[in-house]
Amino acid sequence: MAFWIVSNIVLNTLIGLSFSKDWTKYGETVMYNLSYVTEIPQRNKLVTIPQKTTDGLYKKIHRQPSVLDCLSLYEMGYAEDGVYVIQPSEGVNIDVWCDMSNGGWTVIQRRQDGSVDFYRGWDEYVDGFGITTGEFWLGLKYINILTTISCELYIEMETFEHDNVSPASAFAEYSTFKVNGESDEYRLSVSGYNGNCADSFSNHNGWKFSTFDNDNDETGSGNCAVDYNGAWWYRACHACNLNGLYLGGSNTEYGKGITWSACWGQKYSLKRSVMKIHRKTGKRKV
Ligand SMILES: [Ca+2]
Ligand SMILES: [Ca+2]
Repeated sequence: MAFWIVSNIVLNTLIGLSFSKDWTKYGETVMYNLSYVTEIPQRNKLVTIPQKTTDGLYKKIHRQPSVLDCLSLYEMGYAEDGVYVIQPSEGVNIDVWCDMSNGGWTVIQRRQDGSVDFYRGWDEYVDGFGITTGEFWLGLKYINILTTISCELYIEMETFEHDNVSPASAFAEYSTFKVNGESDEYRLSVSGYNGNCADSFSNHNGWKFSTFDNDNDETGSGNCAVDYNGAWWYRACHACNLNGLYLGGSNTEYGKGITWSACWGQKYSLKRSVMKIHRKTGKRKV
Protein backbone atom coordinates (compact mmCIF):
# COMPACT_ATOMS: atom_id res chain seq x y z
CA MET A 1 0.00 0.00 0.00
CA ALA A 2 2.69 2.47 1.02
CA PHE A 3 4.69 1.70 -2.07
CA TRP A 4 1.66 2.17 -4.26
CA ILE A 5 0.94 5.55 -2.73
CA VAL A 6 4.48 6.74 -3.26
CA SER A 7 4.33 5.50 -6.84
CA ASN A 8 1.14 7.37 -7.33
CA ILE A 9 2.70 10.59 -6.12
CA VAL A 10 5.67 10.08 -8.42
CA LEU A 11 3.36 9.30 -11.30
CA ASN A 12 1.30 12.38 -10.66
CA THR A 13 4.43 14.46 -10.57
CA LEU A 14 5.60 12.99 -13.85
CA ILE A 15 2.36 13.73 -15.61
CA GLY A 16 2.37 17.28 -14.35
CA LEU A 17 -0.02 16.66 -11.51
CA SER A 18 -3.06 16.18 -13.61
CA PHE A 19 -5.47 16.11 -10.75
CA SER A 20 -8.35 13.98 -11.84
CA LYS A 21 -11.64 13.00 -10.30
CA ASP A 22 -9.98 9.80 -9.16
CA TRP A 23 -8.62 11.56 -6.13
CA THR A 24 -11.67 10.90 -4.00
CA LYS A 25 -11.36 7.17 -4.39
CA TYR A 26 -8.19 7.31 -2.35
CA GLY A 27 -10.35 8.86 0.35
CA GLU A 28 -9.04 9.51 3.78
CA THR A 29 -6.44 6.76 3.59
CA VAL A 30 -4.15 8.84 1.39
CA MET A 31 -0.86 9.49 3.13
CA TYR A 32 0.84 12.33 1.42
CA ASN A 33 4.12 13.56 2.80
CA LEU A 34 3.16 14.64 6.29
CA SER A 35 5.04 17.88 5.98
CA TYR A 36 2.26 19.00 3.68
CA VAL A 37 -0.54 18.22 6.10
CA THR A 38 -1.97 21.11 7.97
CA GLU A 39 -4.18 20.42 10.95
CA ILE A 40 -6.92 22.89 11.55
CA PRO A 41 -9.14 22.92 14.65
CA GLN A 42 -12.08 20.70 13.94
CA ARG A 43 -15.64 20.25 14.95
CA ASN A 44 -17.97 17.47 13.84
CA LYS A 45 -17.03 14.79 11.35
CA LEU A 46 -14.10 15.45 9.09
CA VAL A 47 -13.83 15.73 5.37
CA THR A 48 -10.57 16.15 3.56
CA ILE A 49 -9.65 19.00 1.32
CA PRO A 50 -6.55 18.74 -0.85
CA GLN A 51 -4.88 21.98 -1.75
CA LYS A 52 -2.05 22.57 -4.13
CA THR A 53 1.18 23.70 -2.56
CA THR A 54 3.78 25.88 -4.20
CA ASP A 55 5.92 22.88 -5.10
CA GLY A 56 3.03 21.22 -6.86
CA LEU A 57 2.18 18.58 -4.26
CA TYR A 58 -1.16 18.37 -2.58
CA LYS A 59 -1.74 18.61 1.08
CA LYS A 60 -4.67 17.38 3.08
CA ILE A 61 -6.54 19.85 5.15
CA HIS A 62 -9.17 18.67 7.57
CA ARG A 63 -12.37 20.60 7.71
CA GLN A 64 -15.83 20.18 9.02
CA PRO A 65 -18.41 18.94 6.52
CA SER A 66 -20.06 22.23 5.78
CA VAL A 67 -18.27 22.69 2.49
CA LEU A 68 -21.21 22.95 0.14
CA ASP A 69 -19.25 24.56 -2.65
CA CYS A 70 -16.38 26.89 -3.40
CA LEU A 71 -18.24 29.77 -1.79
CA SER A 72 -18.16 27.90 1.54
CA LEU A 73 -14.39 27.57 1.27
CA TYR A 74 -14.00 31.17 0.20
CA GLU A 75 -15.93 32.26 3.25
CA MET A 76 -13.63 30.10 5.40
CA GLY A 77 -10.72 32.14 4.08
CA TYR A 78 -9.36 30.07 1.22
CA ALA A 79 -8.25 32.64 -1.32
CA GLU A 80 -6.18 30.71 -3.83
CA ASP A 81 -7.64 29.41 -7.09
CA GLY A 82 -7.27 25.65 -7.36
CA VAL A 83 -8.63 22.19 -6.76
CA TYR A 84 -10.59 21.58 -3.59
CA VAL A 85 -12.93 18.86 -2.38
CA ILE A 86 -16.46 19.97 -1.67
CA GLN A 87 -19.39 18.09 -0.18
CA PRO A 88 -22.52 19.45 -1.84
CA SER A 89 -24.68 16.83 -0.15
CA GLU A 90 -24.12 14.16 2.45
CA GLY A 91 -21.78 11.44 1.25
CA VAL A 92 -21.02 13.24 -2.01
CA ASN A 93 -17.40 14.37 -2.06
CA ILE A 94 -16.16 15.77 -5.33
CA ASP A 95 -13.09 17.63 -6.41
CA VAL A 96 -13.75 20.87 -8.17
CA TRP A 97 -11.86 23.87 -9.45
CA CYS A 98 -12.58 26.90 -7.30
CA ASP A 99 -12.27 30.38 -8.71
CA MET A 100 -11.46 32.23 -5.51
CA SER A 101 -10.12 35.35 -7.25
CA ASN A 102 -13.68 36.36 -8.02
CA GLY A 103 -15.23 35.37 -4.73
CA GLY A 104 -15.69 31.59 -4.57
CA TRP A 105 -17.16 30.34 -7.81
CA THR A 106 -17.49 26.61 -8.51
CA VAL A 107 -16.38 25.86 -12.07
CA ILE A 108 -18.60 23.37 -13.91
CA GLN A 109 -17.05 23.48 -17.38
CA ARG A 110 -13.79 24.59 -18.90
CA ARG A 111 -12.44 24.52 -22.45
CA GLN A 112 -9.05 25.99 -23.15
CA ASP A 113 -6.85 23.92 -25.44
CA GLY A 114 -8.77 21.06 -27.02
CA SER A 115 -6.93 18.43 -25.00
CA VAL A 116 -10.10 16.70 -23.83
CA ASP A 117 -12.70 15.18 -26.15
CA PHE A 118 -16.14 16.60 -25.34
CA TYR A 119 -18.10 14.54 -27.87
CA ARG A 120 -19.28 11.96 -25.37
CA GLY A 121 -22.40 10.08 -24.43
CA TRP A 122 -25.01 10.42 -21.75
CA ASP A 123 -23.33 8.52 -18.93
CA GLU A 124 -20.15 10.55 -19.15
CA TYR A 125 -22.06 13.82 -19.23
CA VAL A 126 -23.93 12.68 -16.13
CA ASP A 127 -20.83 11.56 -14.23
CA GLY A 128 -18.39 14.17 -15.55
CA PHE A 129 -15.08 13.79 -17.36
CA GLY A 130 -11.77 15.50 -18.03
CA ILE A 131 -9.05 16.90 -15.80
CA THR A 132 -9.99 19.31 -13.03
CA THR A 133 -6.83 21.37 -13.55
CA GLY A 134 -7.45 21.53 -17.31
CA GLU A 135 -10.46 20.85 -19.48
CA PHE A 136 -13.45 19.18 -17.89
CA TRP A 137 -17.18 18.83 -17.50
CA LEU A 138 -18.14 18.52 -13.85
CA GLY A 139 -21.10 16.21 -14.45
CA LEU A 140 -24.84 16.80 -14.65
CA LYS A 141 -25.55 14.90 -11.45
CA TYR A 142 -23.27 17.22 -9.51
CA ILE A 143 -24.50 20.35 -11.26
CA ASN A 144 -28.00 19.24 -10.29
CA ILE A 145 -27.04 18.88 -6.62
CA LEU A 146 -25.17 22.18 -6.57
CA THR A 147 -28.07 24.06 -8.12
CA THR A 148 -30.72 22.75 -5.74
CA ILE A 149 -29.64 25.83 -3.82
CA SER A 150 -30.37 29.00 -5.78
CA CYS A 151 -27.39 29.81 -8.02
CA GLU A 152 -26.25 32.27 -10.60
CA LEU A 153 -24.14 31.34 -13.62
CA TYR A 154 -21.21 33.21 -15.11
CA ILE A 155 -19.73 32.31 -18.49
CA GLU A 156 -16.31 33.56 -19.60
CA MET A 157 -15.52 33.39 -23.30
CA GLU A 158 -12.35 34.20 -25.17
CA THR A 159 -11.35 34.22 -28.82
CA PHE A 160 -7.93 33.61 -30.35
CA GLU A 161 -5.82 36.74 -30.35
CA HIS A 162 -4.48 36.12 -33.86
CA ASP A 163 -8.02 36.03 -35.27
CA ASN A 164 -8.50 39.64 -34.28
CA VAL A 165 -12.28 39.32 -33.99
CA SER A 166 -14.49 41.67 -32.06
CA PRO A 167 -15.16 41.43 -29.25
CA ALA A 168 -11.99 39.57 -28.29
CA SER A 169 -13.73 38.23 -25.21
CA ALA A 170 -17.06 38.46 -23.49
CA PHE A 171 -18.95 37.42 -20.41
CA ALA A 172 -22.53 36.36 -19.97
CA GLU A 173 -24.07 35.98 -16.55
CA TYR A 174 -27.48 34.69 -15.57
CA SER A 175 -29.13 35.50 -12.28
CA THR A 176 -30.91 32.12 -12.28
CA PHE A 177 -29.34 28.82 -13.24
CA LYS A 178 -30.70 25.44 -12.27
CA VAL A 179 -30.40 21.94 -13.66
CA ASN A 180 -33.08 19.46 -12.69
CA GLY A 181 -32.41 15.85 -11.73
CA GLU A 182 -32.02 12.70 -13.74
CA SER A 183 -35.74 11.88 -13.77
CA ASP A 184 -36.26 15.10 -15.72
CA GLU A 185 -33.19 14.46 -17.85
CA TYR A 186 -31.35 17.43 -16.40
CA ARG A 187 -33.72 20.07 -17.70
CA LEU A 188 -32.31 23.61 -17.74
CA SER A 189 -33.63 26.73 -16.07
CA VAL A 190 -31.67 29.80 -17.08
CA SER A 191 -32.74 33.43 -17.08
CA GLY A 192 -31.75 36.93 -16.06
CA TYR A 193 -29.05 37.66 -18.62
CA ASN A 194 -26.48 40.35 -18.11
CA GLY A 195 -23.32 40.65 -20.18
CA ASN A 196 -21.13 42.75 -22.39
CA CYS A 197 -21.96 41.24 -25.77
CA ALA A 198 -25.23 39.36 -26.30
CA ASP A 199 -27.33 36.51 -24.97
CA SER A 200 -27.20 33.12 -26.67
CA PHE A 201 -28.30 30.89 -23.81
CA SER A 202 -31.70 32.10 -22.57
CA ASN A 203 -33.60 30.50 -25.41
CA HIS A 204 -32.35 27.12 -24.24
CA ASN A 205 -34.31 27.66 -21.05
CA GLY A 206 -36.68 24.83 -20.24
CA TRP A 207 -35.04 22.14 -22.39
CA LYS A 208 -33.66 18.80 -21.39
CA PHE A 209 -30.05 17.83 -21.90
CA SER A 210 -29.22 15.79 -25.01
CA THR A 211 -26.28 13.66 -26.06
CA PHE A 212 -25.66 11.58 -29.17
CA ASP A 213 -27.14 8.60 -27.36
CA ASN A 214 -30.03 10.36 -25.63
CA ASP A 215 -31.98 12.64 -27.93
CA ASN A 216 -34.28 14.95 -25.97
CA ASP A 217 -34.22 17.84 -28.40
CA GLU A 218 -36.97 19.72 -30.18
CA THR A 219 -36.43 18.00 -33.51
CA GLY A 220 -38.12 14.76 -34.43
CA SER A 221 -35.87 11.97 -35.54
CA GLY A 222 -32.96 14.33 -36.11
CA ASN A 223 -30.40 14.50 -33.33
CA CYS A 224 -28.79 17.87 -32.68
CA ALA A 225 -26.01 16.31 -30.58
CA VAL A 226 -24.99 14.22 -33.59
CA ASP A 227 -25.46 17.03 -36.10
CA TYR A 228 -23.45 19.50 -34.05
CA ASN A 229 -20.96 17.16 -32.37
CA GLY A 230 -21.73 18.25 -28.86
CA ALA A 231 -23.95 17.71 -25.85
CA TRP A 232 -26.24 20.47 -24.67
CA TRP A 233 -29.75 21.56 -23.79
CA TYR A 234 -30.50 21.46 -27.50
CA ARG A 235 -33.72 22.65 -29.05
CA ALA A 236 -33.73 22.65 -32.85
CA CYS A 237 -30.84 23.09 -32.43
CA HIS A 238 -28.77 25.78 -30.68
CA ALA A 239 -27.67 29.37 -30.26
CA CYS A 240 -24.58 28.30 -28.35
CA ASN A 241 -22.65 25.04 -28.25
CA LEU A 242 -20.03 25.32 -25.54
CA ASN A 243 -19.49 21.55 -25.45
CA GLY A 244 -18.91 21.43 -29.22
CA LEU A 245 -15.73 20.54 -31.08
CA TYR A 246 -12.53 22.44 -30.37
CA LEU A 247 -12.14 23.83 -33.88
CA GLY A 248 -9.71 26.62 -33.04
CA GLY A 249 -11.31 29.84 -34.27
CA SER A 250 -12.79 30.59 -37.69
CA ASN A 251 -13.97 27.47 -39.49
CA THR A 252 -16.47 26.23 -42.05
CA GLU A 253 -18.26 23.75 -39.76
CA TYR A 254 -21.47 25.63 -39.10
CA GLY A 255 -22.51 25.25 -35.45
CA LYS A 256 -20.16 22.38 -34.65
CA GLY A 257 -17.53 24.31 -32.77
CA ILE A 258 -17.56 25.98 -29.37
CA THR A 259 -19.97 28.65 -30.52
CA TRP A 260 -21.82 31.58 -29.03
CA SER A 261 -23.71 32.73 -32.06
CA ALA A 262 -25.01 36.11 -30.93
CA CYS A 263 -21.44 37.43 -30.63
CA TRP A 264 -19.36 35.47 -33.10
CA GLY A 265 -21.75 33.50 -35.27
CA GLN A 266 -21.89 29.75 -35.81
CA LYS A 267 -18.59 29.51 -37.65
CA TYR A 268 -16.32 30.72 -34.90
CA SER A 269 -15.07 28.27 -32.30
CA LEU A 270 -13.85 29.88 -29.09
CA LYS A 271 -10.39 29.51 -27.63
CA ARG A 272 -11.68 29.34 -24.11
CA SER A 273 -14.93 28.97 -22.25
CA VAL A 274 -15.53 28.70 -18.53
CA MET A 275 -18.90 28.10 -16.90
CA LYS A 276 -19.03 28.69 -13.16
CA ILE A 277 -21.73 28.95 -10.55
CA HIS A 278 -22.17 30.89 -7.35
CA ARG A 279 -24.68 30.30 -4.58
CA LYS A 280 -26.87 33.35 -4.21
CA THR A 281 -27.54 33.03 -0.52
CA GLY A 282 -23.93 33.67 0.42
CA LYS A 283 -21.83 36.76 0.48
CA ARG A 284 -20.31 37.80 -2.76
CA LYS A 285 -17.07 39.66 -3.30
CA VAL A 286 -17.69 42.85 -5.20
CA1 LIG B 1 -34.57 10.64 -23.21
CA1 LIG C 1 -34.46 14.76 -32.04
